Amino acid sequence: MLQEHTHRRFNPLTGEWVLVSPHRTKRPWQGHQESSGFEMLPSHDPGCYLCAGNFRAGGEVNPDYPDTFAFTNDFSALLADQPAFQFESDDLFRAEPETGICRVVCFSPRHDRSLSRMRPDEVVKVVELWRDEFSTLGARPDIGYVQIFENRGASMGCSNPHPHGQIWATRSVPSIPATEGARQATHLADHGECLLCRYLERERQSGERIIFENESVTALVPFWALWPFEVMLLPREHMTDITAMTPAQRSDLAEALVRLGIRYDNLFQTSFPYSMGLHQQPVDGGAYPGWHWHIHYYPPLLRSATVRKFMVGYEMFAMPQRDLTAETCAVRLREQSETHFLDREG
Ligand code: H2U
Ligand code: ZN
Repeated sequence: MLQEHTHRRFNPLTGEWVLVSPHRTKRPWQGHQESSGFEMLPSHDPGCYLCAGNFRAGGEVNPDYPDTFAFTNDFSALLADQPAFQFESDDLFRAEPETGICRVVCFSPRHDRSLSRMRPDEVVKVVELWRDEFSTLGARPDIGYVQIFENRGASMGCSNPHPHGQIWATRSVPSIPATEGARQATHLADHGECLLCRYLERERQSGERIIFENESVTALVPFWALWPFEVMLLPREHMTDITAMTPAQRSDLAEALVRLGIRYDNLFQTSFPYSMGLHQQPVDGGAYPGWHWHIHYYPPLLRSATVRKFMVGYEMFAMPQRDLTAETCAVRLREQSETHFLDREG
């Protein structure tokens, strides 16, 4: 039924609905085409501000880092020190100061690597850096939430192909994690069980939307996915943030990040663009037993390396909509090889 008839699906993490219209996939497309292909890059680019030993825009020089490197963004959207001020808020005009810290995280000194082109033992260092940054930023009294993310590809607004992500840490908890947190807390109170533990158990029983899993992590297309090839990486054990992971779980996570990256690149034989982000419990001193940390991947590509989805029109004004079902996309990702197409012979 869900593969044939128009319906809407509910996202229990956000409380929002998505419209699914499976019969629409046959419509012709004569609109915008993205550029395709896999850009061959040098291993070191003298003009790149993230490569080891190079100058950044602000004049600082990057160290000769051997694996990963994090620094405070030279163009931070958030500042830890700004003059205190008060705005006379009322119910119609509300504003308040926001402070925080923005970090840039280089995944590798190699300009031509990406999570899909790195070895799992190299990506473990990225996971450890995320953990260390989360702990250090989270320990600060002026930080309440730490958002770790990666924008991959120019179509996602990424300014540089050098493998990197960002971290924005704020005093307040931003609206999306605040909503997910509140809904997970309500679920725990109502059911005496974690929302995502329950969800994962049901997904593993059905297997319909699972792409792959290892001992510690399951990769699946969520039932309520908005983006065509949206994926969630879920730790199989209940954990509120990545600091609770054991070394074995960290290397399983690194393995899963690489395996998913390869499948994504193979899907349309391209450097697959996406926005990926970790959702973890706030670090504002509260207790969040219902939080089950996880990673969301939101990729824009729809039917090929050149056709992307736009969240416009009805989706801007009413609700998100998709044509391909989550199940169809799970099959497509499941059937991809875990050998990167650039490494295949012939
Ligand atoms: P994106 O490619 O996702 O935009 O991330 C790159 C970030 O790197 C961006 O936020 C920062 C930009 O402000 N940056 C520096 O901090 N120093 C530089 O020398 C250039 C770019
Ligand atoms: Zn570089």
